[in-house]
Amino acid sequence: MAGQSNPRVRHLRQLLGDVRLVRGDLLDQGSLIAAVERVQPDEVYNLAAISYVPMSWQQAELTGEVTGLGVLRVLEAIRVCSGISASRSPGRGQIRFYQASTSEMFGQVTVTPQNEQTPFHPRSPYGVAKAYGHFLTQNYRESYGMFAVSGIMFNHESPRRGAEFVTRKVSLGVAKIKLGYERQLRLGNLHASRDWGFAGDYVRAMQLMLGQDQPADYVIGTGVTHAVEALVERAFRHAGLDWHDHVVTDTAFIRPAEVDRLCADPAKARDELGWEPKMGFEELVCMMVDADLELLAASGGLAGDSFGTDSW
Ligand code: G4F
Repeated sequence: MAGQSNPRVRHLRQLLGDVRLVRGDLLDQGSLIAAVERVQPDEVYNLAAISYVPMSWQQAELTGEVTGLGVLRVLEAIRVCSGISASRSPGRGQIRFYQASTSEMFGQVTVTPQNEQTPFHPRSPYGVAKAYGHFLTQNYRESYGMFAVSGIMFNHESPRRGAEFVTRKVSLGVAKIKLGYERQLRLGNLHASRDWGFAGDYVRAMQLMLGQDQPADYVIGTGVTHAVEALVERAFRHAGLDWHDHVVTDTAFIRPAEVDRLCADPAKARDELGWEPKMGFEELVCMMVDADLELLAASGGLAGDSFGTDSW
């Protein structure tokens, strides 16, 4: 996986136990072919990307290479290793491919809620690169008969979320203030709304998608949207604090073009996959605050020190 500002390999090793890691780089076609040849997988999940939206303005070309063209390289590695020729010969076996598409492709929406038919109007180089990967996945399905699908995932969060994303920035900020390490939390646009769900529920949806008889794309989200301000209010209240006393808005965190409001229509996933989210917004926010209170108490306030690195 190509490096983002928040290296995760050490974190991954702690979580994976005896799962074997094989190196591959989305910028390097040969390394991906070698990885697929070595592992001979039944399923490939491409969750790798430059995924932090503000970074995609700072490094637009790299975002296009990693988040967009990286999808092409993974699909090509699967195609080549499966012996599928450009003339659509059947090839050996069928490696199933999952692409992590995103609600950021909807961007500036004119229709709410968003489903699989809603048009795309991405608002960042990240959203544009993801739209390329999304259409390419469809194209490889149609061109080569590959089992290649996209999950159009709305925001999915957990205590493992990077500290640059707003949910974790808030849960860590609340914990730092509650424990007396900080007094202030600096945020950007409090009026943007997102459909936030629990990442564990979304991983279940990915697995269900690859277990279907026929390949198809699905919108995955809760169908409920909240403003950043509501997230902030709920998180501070859970710790017995009033956010008005601590939150400062800072233009450094305002984006050149914002996605104002996203809300999923996950009806197709419910009807065809039998998928429903198990965790709601309030439980998610409180769980993240509790996890960070515990983490900071155990580490003496040293955890999550990537604050200040997330302005664009
Ligand atoms: O947490 P965010 O940075 O997530 P965003 O941009 O919606 O994207 C995330 O979800 C997408 C959908 O799954 C993924 F494709 C993408 O890779 C990423 O995981 O920001 C959420 C909202 C934005 O409107 C932002 O402007 O929160 C607003 N916000 C307000 N203050 C802030 C802040 N976001 C961040 N990161 N930091 C702030 O201080």
